[in-house]
Amino acid sequence: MQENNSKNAKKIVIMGLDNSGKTSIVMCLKGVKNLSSFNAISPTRGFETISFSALNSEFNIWDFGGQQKLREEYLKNFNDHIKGASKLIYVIDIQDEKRYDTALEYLAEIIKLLRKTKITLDFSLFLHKFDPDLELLKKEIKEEVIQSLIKKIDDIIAPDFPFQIYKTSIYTVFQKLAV
Ligand SMILES: Nc1nc2c(ncn2[C@@H]2O[C@H](COP(=O)(O)OP(=O)(O)OP(=O)(O)O)[C@@H](O)[C@H]2O)c(=O)[nH]1
Ligand SMILES: [Mg+2]
Repeated sequence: MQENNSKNAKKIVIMGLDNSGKTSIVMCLKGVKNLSSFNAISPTRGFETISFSALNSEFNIWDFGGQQKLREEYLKNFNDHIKGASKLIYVIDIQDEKRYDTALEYLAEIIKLLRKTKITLDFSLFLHKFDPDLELLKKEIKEEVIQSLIKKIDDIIAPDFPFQIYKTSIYTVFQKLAV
């Protein structure tokens, strides 16, 4: 890994529940293409910063482990964590329907704190694990379920921030479809 602590590097924060795929997304962004490496990822304890260069720019990605205890800690010290960030990516595991509500609650807390700090940043929401073979795996997610989730996300974020929702998956290394 090429370390890069340049002051000009863009800080990108990636947040979401545990197991939603954040570290995997970061690996994709770094250019890891060997899919077996993705099975070897363990849950992120605390947060990790990863630096890389792409498209003539330098990035520092802050990958915030999503386990409940960690989430509580970030929300308590939110300003310290978000300071200097120009982009926030929020990841929701689209295959984990049972935890949509928990994911939306965490998102709402983040938005509330961003509103308080008056920080403006570029906001992206990834509906992740939108694998190309979902149908074959009989894991198909009903369109109305997705639409209802998107509506809830809109209601949480839209009044405060311009944002974009993408469908993403590591299995199309790295597919990102605007919704
Ligand atoms: N089907 C599918 N699985 C994925 C995808 N992306 C990640 N995974 C799997 O999801 C699991 C969790 O991935 P991680 O990247 O560790 O998730 P995380 O959000 O970093 O989790 P924490 O570090 O605990 O917050 C791993 O088994 C990955 O292989 C995807 O696009 N599709
Ligand atoms: Mg992780």
